[in-house]
Amino acid sequence: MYKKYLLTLGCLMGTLSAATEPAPYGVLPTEQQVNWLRMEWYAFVHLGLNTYTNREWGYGDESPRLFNPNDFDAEAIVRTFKGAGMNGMIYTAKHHDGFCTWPTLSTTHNITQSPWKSGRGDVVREFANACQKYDFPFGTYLSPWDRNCAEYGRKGYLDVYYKQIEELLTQYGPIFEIWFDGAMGGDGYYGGARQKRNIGQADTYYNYEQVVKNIRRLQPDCIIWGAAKRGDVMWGGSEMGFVKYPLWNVQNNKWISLEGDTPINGRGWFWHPGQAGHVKSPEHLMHVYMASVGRGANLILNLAPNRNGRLDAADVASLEAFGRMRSRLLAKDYALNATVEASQVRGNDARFAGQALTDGDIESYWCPEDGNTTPSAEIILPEPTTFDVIRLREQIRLGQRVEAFRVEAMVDSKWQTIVEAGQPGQVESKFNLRGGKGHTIGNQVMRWLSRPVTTDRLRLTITRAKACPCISEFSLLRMPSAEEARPVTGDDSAEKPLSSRGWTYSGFAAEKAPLAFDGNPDTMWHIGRTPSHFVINMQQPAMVSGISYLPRQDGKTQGMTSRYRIELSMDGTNWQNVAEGEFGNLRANPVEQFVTFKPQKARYVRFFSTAALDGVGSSVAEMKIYGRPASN
Ligand code: FUL
Repeated sequence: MYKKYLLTLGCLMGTLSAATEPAPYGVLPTEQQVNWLRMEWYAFVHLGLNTYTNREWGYGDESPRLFNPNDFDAEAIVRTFKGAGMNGMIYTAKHHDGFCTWPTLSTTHNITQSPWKSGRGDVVREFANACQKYDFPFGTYLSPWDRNCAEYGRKGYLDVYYKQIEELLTQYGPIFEIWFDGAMGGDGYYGGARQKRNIGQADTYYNYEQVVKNIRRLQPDCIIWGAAKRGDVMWGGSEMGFVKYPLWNVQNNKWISLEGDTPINGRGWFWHPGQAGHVKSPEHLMHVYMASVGRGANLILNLAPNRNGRLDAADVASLEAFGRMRSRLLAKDYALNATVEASQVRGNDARFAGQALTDGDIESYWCPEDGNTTPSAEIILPEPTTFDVIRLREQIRLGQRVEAFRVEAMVDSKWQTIVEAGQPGQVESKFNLRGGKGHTIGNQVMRWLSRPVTTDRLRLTITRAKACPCISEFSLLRMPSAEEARPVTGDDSAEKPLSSRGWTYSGFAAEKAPLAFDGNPDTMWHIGRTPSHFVINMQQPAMVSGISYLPRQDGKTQGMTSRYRIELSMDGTNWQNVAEGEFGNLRANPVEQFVTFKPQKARYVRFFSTAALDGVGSSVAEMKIYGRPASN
């Protein structure tokens, strides 16, 4: 008897320890990429000369004398981010205008020429030190496109640029991520040449292969964003923050994760006057979070310091409210420690048992035998529980495997599908997240149900996988109610838009001009020629101080007005040119842009579209004229 018992125990132990780890599948993430994915979200900070010029893209000829964030407090900013639950920050050390916000030796177009701290300031240093003090990862954005440098587009610029990379990576401590933006619009100041410069293939011109090697040498743990897909991470594909789903981390035989990016303020990446009324609501930010982190990517959320170097109260209020919503969402996993019965366990080995799904350890995982790509597991809760978000994780150290899954809940003694299995070829829409299907899992996926479900028994079925799935987590969460996020009240001090009632229009395609003032972003003024213009007769004079322009919103860029001139007149005959310039970054972020000028009395406004994207044409989806009524 005793012998038999020993034999059984021996066999059991034999089987218990017999199973080997599944072989890794496909391309694997580096340790750095795994750690990076676990950061989930962090801040972007755009502060530079554009902060002072009300622009999104500087041309490169802005005077460094404009830069003076006299109340800048890096520690206060870092404390705000950390307090909201963010896990790091990335600062734009240099944007496309070429102005370096640290005392670089690579160019004189830098912070030493500014009046701030009598030319002895260093924004990068202050952020790096503050991050170090608060144990907060620090990263940097260094625009490859440089509209100031005379050598841009030639070989000479590369020495400048490489020097800048080296300075940032050797003088400021650990950099967790460095951004190599893909934007290169062509024209610029370029040391006074004021030309269009074509660099051909960015990968070849910048020699990203070498750049990546240099960075690995200087800071092996630094995550590289972009760099013509030679880096570790790439753009999520929109500047609204959402990324595509299903989401595969493997592209062209390389592990590349995605990062969703968006500014918290609808006015853009840099600070703009009167932006307080444009901050995105905490609920909106939750959608962005679910459409980035919830799809298996990371999220970088921008907050732009104002001209004093401080974050705007309205931006901070929304960030903090969203931060509270997020911590509430993640605070309690209702499936934690639930019993799990799996359809199959690899070698019946406790190491690979279903229990790993609910043990709160994201390294342990449930795994069936090799070749079984459709296992299932029942999750049994101690009591009926209500939830509306389901989170799953794969053990990505062994590769990304799952293509589709289904979740059912036992309701009224019947299995009801609450997350339908995704079918090949389906793509989830941008923000329509409720009721989404189960496709890829990767580092994590969160599925937000169309309505809360109450049950004490669930079933997870993997319906398609590239190899036996290794699932490390199954969580049930509850989305906090909207009240959780307090409404943001902006103290918008900017001039208000004038009412367009009674206005008449002339000029090109004048019959379509009202469509730019009808409050409907889906209709527009457009004509197949550039330059082109229309005239607004406001009937009454007003002190006009600016306009806003919303580019076409139909997803097309052809004929999207990208340069403008604005003229004002009292009589419709004598015109005065009050502003001209560029609407920057339209392709990636076609949001409303603002042009402000010295208030001037006018009855007529003439808007010229002087250049457009992708061929001939002019268009305006929506326009507003800002100012206040004036007497005749
Ligand atoms: C883009 C830039 O062109 C924008 O100005 C902004 O910096 C954004 C984060 O990246 O490519």
